[in-house]
Parts: sequence; C-alpha cells; structure tokens
Amino acid sequence: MLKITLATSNKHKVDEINLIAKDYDIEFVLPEGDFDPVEDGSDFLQNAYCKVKEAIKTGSTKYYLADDSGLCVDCLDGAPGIYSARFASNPKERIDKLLDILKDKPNKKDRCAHFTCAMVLCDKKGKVVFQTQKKCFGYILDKPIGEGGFGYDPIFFVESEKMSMAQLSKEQKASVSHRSLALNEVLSWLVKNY
Ligand code: ITT
Repeated sequence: MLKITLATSNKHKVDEINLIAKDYDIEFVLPEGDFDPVEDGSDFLQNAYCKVKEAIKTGSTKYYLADDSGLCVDCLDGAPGIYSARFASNPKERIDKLLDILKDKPNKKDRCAHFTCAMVLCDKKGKVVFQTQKKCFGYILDKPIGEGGFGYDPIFFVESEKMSMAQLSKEQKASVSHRSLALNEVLSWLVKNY
C-alpha cells in the first residue's frame, strides 16, 4: 500500500479522495500535527504548491499531494475563485453571501459557474512530478438543496447530473466532481510511475 500525504486540513477532501482512489492500492493521509500553510499564490496551482511544500516538512511519505479548489462564477469574473474558503467566515455565510450577490440574476444563463480543482504532486524532495487542473460545470441555484458534500455543494447544480452537488451520493460525486477529474489524472500518473 502506497501512503501519500494529502496537504490539507479539510477532512472532507481526504474522505472524497480516498473514495475516488478506492480501487488503487493507495491511501491518502493527513499531514501530522496542525496544518495551516499560508496560501498567497495568485492562482489555484500556485496555492496547491504552497500547501504541498508545507506538507513535505511534516511527513515522511514518498509523495505529497495538494488539492486547491474553489467555486468560480462567470458573471463575477471567476469570484470567489481562489478566495472560496475565505469568502465569509463559515460555509453557511459563504452561501448566503453568494446568493445575495446573485439575487438580481434570476436566469440560469446568468448564474453559470464551475468548480476548479488544481492538484500538485511532489516527491519528498519537493520536486513537482505531476500537476493538473480540472473543472466541473454547472450553475448557482437560488437556494440550497441537498445534505451531502461540503462547502458550496448545496447551491451548485451539476449540469451533467441534473441535481445539486449536495444531492449526489458520495459515489456519484466521486465520479463527476472537479476533484475526481483531477485525481484520476494523478492516479494514472502514479500507476505508470511509482
Ligand atoms: P485546505 O486548504 O486545508 O486544503 P480548504 O477547505 O481551505 O482546505 P481550499 O483552500 O482548496 O481548501 O478552499 C476550497 C474551498 O472551496 C472550500 O473551503 C469550499 O468552500 C470550496 N470547495 C472546494 N471544493 C469543493 C467541493 O467539492 N464542494 C463544495 N465546495 C468546495
């Protein structure tokens, strides 16, 4: 079993990633101790790199993976984007704030959005061995629907599934999400190279 440190403090991400990778002989584990790196990059990949660099200091695995992700709304020029986690102080306030900003845009075509997930895989010396960035497309609902997932999932309607991300089962989210699209590329790289 290959253990890979996942450079995150977000337990939902580790659970989603281990579910996506369930058919591989790989386990993703949290960094040891408190993990709160400064994310001062100007895009998702740079922030993923900030996280992975910090995680390397904490562990002893052969590889380190970071996931930097967020919700990008077209009519807001991609906001909240890399500021998705910092958009307001808790998940409910983030959702309320976004719905309030969009309240004068009732048409679905004006509420197009996507989740982005950037992943950076490094070896223990800090060399980037693989990186990718993937998107899952949909639009912002006018109210939260569903109980699953985390973050902005209840207000994100997944175009391909015709349901909110929070209405999907864990397995459905694991097959269509931005995170699964990115992780599947990482897993393909690992299968060929580790
Ligand atoms: P780490 O930095 O420790 O990984 P984080 O939650 O702060 O944890 P990000 O910096 O990548 O992670 O910020 C991502 C934010 O974007 C996250 O807090 C959610 O609000 C949102 N987000 C990312 N992926 C999501 C998903 O699959 N479903 C819903 N919201 C998501």
